[in-house]
Amino acid sequence: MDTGEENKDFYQDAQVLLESVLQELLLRVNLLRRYQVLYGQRDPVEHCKGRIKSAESMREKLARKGLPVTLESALNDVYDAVGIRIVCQFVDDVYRMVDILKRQEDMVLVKEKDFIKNPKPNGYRSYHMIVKLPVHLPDCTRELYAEIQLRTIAMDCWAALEHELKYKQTIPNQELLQKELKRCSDEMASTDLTMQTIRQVIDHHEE
Ligand code: 0O2
Repeated sequence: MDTGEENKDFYQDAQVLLESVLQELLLRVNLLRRYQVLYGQRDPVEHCKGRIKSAESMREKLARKGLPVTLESALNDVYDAVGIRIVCQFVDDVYRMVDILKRQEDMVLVKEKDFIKNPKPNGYRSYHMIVKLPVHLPDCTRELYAEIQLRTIAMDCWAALEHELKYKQTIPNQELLQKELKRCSDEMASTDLTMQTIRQVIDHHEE
């Protein structure tokens, strides 16, 4: 079965709700970016993309967490059936976008994790928000969860490479590789801060 068919099979009628939440989130971010530029500010976002978690990945996650592998559990017990990733230029842009998103009245913040201030032991850095969004249907309103990941270009680069390398666990000396990956993450975090300082110096000079 191709992925599209498999997803429809697993998510059933909820697929259309998930697609609507995904489009809604992407539209909101797009509007926030355009509005800031319209009023003379820098666009804080480098790019933004989203996805509906594949049925295969959702089944794997539910099983890994010891949850029932059902649609109900996929919609209510894990929160990232819908996910968007906002990649920003600088660290302060990430926090600016977090603040702006928190002001969206009809989007309830359920949970947030700041893996930038508190990186994971392997070096993973990102800001995660779990939100709940309404979907207005002809006869009722449903609420669906979504995950918003925010990070800088450097954090995104590290996460993409680490994700790729995670699957290459047959290579010996895993401990050394993990240590090196953590060192790369720390170096990239330090570069992120230097780049931000350079931008601030330029901004200050231009004022
Ligand atoms: P995919 O395929 O990317 O969607 P919980 O612990 O229950 O509160 P959860 O969702 O189990 O929450 O874990 P967490 O730590 O909030 O991470 C959620 C997502 O963040 C992951 O989704 C990854 O996308 C990303 N992520 C977290 N840790 C790492 C990491 O160490 N490396 C990389 N590259 N990404 C990470 P999924 O579902 O695991 O995968």
